[in-house]
Amino acid sequence: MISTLNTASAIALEEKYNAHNYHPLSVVLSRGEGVYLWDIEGKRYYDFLSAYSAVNQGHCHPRIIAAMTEQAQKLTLTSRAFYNDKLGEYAEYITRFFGYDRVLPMNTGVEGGETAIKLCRKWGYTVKGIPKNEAKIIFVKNNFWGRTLAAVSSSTDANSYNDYGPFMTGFEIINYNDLDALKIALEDKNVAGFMLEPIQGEAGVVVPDEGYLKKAYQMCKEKNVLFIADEVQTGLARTGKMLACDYENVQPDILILGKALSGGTMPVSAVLANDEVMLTLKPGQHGSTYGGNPLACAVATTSLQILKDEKLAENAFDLGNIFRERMEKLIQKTNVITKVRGKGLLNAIVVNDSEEGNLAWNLCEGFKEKGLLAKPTHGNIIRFAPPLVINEEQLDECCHIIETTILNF
Ligand code: IF1
Repeated sequence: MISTLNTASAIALEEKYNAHNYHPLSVVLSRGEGVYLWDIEGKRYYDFLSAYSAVNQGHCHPRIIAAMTEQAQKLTLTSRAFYNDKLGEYAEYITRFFGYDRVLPMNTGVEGGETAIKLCRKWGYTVKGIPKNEAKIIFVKNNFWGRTLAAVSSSTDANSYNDYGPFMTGFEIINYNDLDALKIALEDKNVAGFMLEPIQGEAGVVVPDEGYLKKAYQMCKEKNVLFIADEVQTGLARTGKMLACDYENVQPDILILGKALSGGTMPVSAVLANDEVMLTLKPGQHGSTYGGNPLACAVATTSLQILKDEKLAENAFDLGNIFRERMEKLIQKTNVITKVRGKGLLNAIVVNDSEEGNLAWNLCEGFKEKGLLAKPTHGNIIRFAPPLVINEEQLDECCHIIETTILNF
């Protein structure tokens, strides 16, 4: 093994031996703590991506690492062939935390989405009475919930689905933030569920109109259709509330969580629902080797406790307002960026880019030089999502980096 890696050699190794399924910024990270990351040469950065909101509690949160280390020395995995002494306590904790009867523990976010769809279909057939194999799930344009075949079957992004067909049937795609389209789609008696992100992350932090979620939820109720919220990215304090649905007092019939459920330490996801939905699953009908493992349970319980103990939703709410105000002021002074949007600390700026993403990419390179890591999406959108443990002074410094980089362009 090579022991003296530097940025260039580490990148070269990955390029040579790894699949080329990503195009990372040219920084090689080797350490993280709280809001900071360090590259292999020791340069420090503010992390403004937070591993796509998985690191809401900050990198290597000492309480999560302690819980993880302690549990890892006792028991990590039993499979669900046997009971373990952590799953029951965790299940009680997370269901009370979010107000559901039951949880179904999985690993990645996309498995959470798959699980939600299977649950929804099962409920559709066994409770709602939809004829066999005719259940429909409604999705919205520009959704993103992962890379599995079901996920890409519901995708409207050609990059995600091209050359992966044939696709899953029984999926219908309507416009986001469009209640009229939902009304029409809900006329079909075979619709079992409506699945969406309360704020679209991958689409570029697209916030729907106020009242959309509430109204959509009510319309689903009227038609006996399950409202499925993918809060894998928006949940767990990121948007300034524990869940983005909390802004409209919507309690989804099926709630999908992932990412920050482990504070960035391991893949842990969860699907929450009440008995009517969850008890349609019988032994042997769904599961996973690692789902509900004692290590994940210990880590997830602590990760949730931290969100409350450190008031991270409140912090995200307050600092998010400050961040967007600063960006609004910046927009007055430059035509390099045209818009800022988001909630809490899930935000994005729209770059005035005629060069197909070159400008946004170059801005991110500029932020990197000044010690802040962010990444463009869809060419001209830059997402800003720091760990929620960031404080006002640090945010001020970060805004300064963003402002000076943009004004010097
Ligand atoms: C990648 C973006 C974020 C998600 C929502 C489920 C999942 C995701 C709302 C699946 C995953 C990711 C995965 C990551 C990039 C990414 C992403 F860039 F695409 F837009 F977060 F913003 N639901 N989001 O956002 O969770 O199975 O990955 O644990 O590289 O694919 P997963």
